Amino acid sequence: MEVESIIKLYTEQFGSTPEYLSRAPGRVNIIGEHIDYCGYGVLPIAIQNSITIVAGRNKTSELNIHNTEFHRYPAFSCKFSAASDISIDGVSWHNYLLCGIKGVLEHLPHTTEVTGVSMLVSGTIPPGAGLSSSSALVCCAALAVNATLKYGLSMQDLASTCAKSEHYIGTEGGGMDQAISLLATENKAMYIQFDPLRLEPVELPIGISFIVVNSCVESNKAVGNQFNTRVAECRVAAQLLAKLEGLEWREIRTLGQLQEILKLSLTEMISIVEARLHKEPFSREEILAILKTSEKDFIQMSLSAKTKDNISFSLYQRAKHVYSEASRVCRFKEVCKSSDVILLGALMTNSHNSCRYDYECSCKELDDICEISIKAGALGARLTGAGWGGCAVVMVKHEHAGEVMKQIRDQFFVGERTGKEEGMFVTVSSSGAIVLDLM
Ligand code: ADP
Ligand code: NG1
Ligand code: MG
Repeated sequence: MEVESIIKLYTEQFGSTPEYLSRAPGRVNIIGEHIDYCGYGVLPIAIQNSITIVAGRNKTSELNIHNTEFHRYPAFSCKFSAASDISIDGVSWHNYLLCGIKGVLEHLPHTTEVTGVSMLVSGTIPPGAGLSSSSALVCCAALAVNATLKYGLSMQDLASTCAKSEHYIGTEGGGMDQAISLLATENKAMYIQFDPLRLEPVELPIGISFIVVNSCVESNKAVGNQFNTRVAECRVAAQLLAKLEGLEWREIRTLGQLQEILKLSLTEMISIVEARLHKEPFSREEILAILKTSEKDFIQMSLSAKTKDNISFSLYQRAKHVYSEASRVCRFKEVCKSSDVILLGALMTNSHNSCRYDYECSCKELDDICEISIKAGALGARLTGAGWGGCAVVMVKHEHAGEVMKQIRDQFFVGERTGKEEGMFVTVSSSGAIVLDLM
């Protein structure tokens, strides 16, 4: 929906004119999957699809949230002062906005502010497609409240705040999505590192395009526990390896932290995984025996509300994926300087295979898109975002884009997917979030 129409709708629905517009883009991750929460750098770009919110103070003490797609996303309201007390464990769409608002409110000294705020939300990011509609919503709401109530937090502050506050929805993600949405630079990929958050723009080689292809399999991360299971497996792998290396395992939370303490290269970390862990899944009993700890302690130190009942842990494969993917990201970033697009493509395809076989976060549809693309002449192809559905990203030379898209159209968008070709588009690397004063 055009900005003028969103503003007009806000005025009709709330009886006043909005004061601010915030807009936060989605993203496509070029390489570096499921490693941000392990402490490793990733390389996404922001895309042209975004979430827009127009917002203003109202004369009540209520927080009112409306959506332009009101049939799909029903209106919500609560006392503004209660917004940060609400338990955000459900999957209703408005909970993502509450995560952003709660994050901003927590960042500030206790406030007695009771001004009401109204927001109208409109989005163009396909939900559950691995293009990070969830984080764009969280960031956009945080920006709207920050501007409307004049809190003055910077984009950098908000990136770290929103990364933490999106956890209230129930997923234990890293900080990639919020950082790229708020801090992206137009026409550049961004190498993002964490703890502390650091961003380095990366020039992508000229002459290549990235095609995003929606597998048409929706993957809602707040439903089910696949995502948090991977986070838990990585944590347990790090702790078990720490114990086997004679370290205090309770002090280790991530595979990245373990590498830092051991002062070893990523290649050496892969050798340690291969030497110390077996390929068969570890049972809970075996882990307890190695860690020499009780079930209660293990649940407290290593698991979460959504994973406390997990009994089987594929530690070898998850750790191997993380260390090899971290090294592919470093390589990709370096190779961008020499513009060896064949090698960049191979790194993307290797990343997909690692996600498929070791991290087990792909699905048949994503594998099919990647296979069709490569056969049609793409340089590389991989799933993007959390996986289990959502989108693939395909790297092509400009001159091959038409043929690759034709082959995907002819072979993938057939049968029940006929007519869903709008789920395939060429991305432009867009700039990060903006806030406009409408008064
Ligand atoms: P992803 O971040 O990959 O898009 P998630 O499962 O993390 O997938 O988040 C998808 C959820 O975000 C949707 O189920 C919905 O609740 C919410 N959402 C996405 N887009 C919108 C929108 N335009 N309006 C309201 N809620 C939205
Ligand atoms: P999506 O695809 O938006 O669900 C998730 C995490 C990222 C990252 C990727 C996998 C959130 C908000 N996002 O992304 O931090 O871990 O999966 O690389 O949890
Ligand atoms: Mg998401």
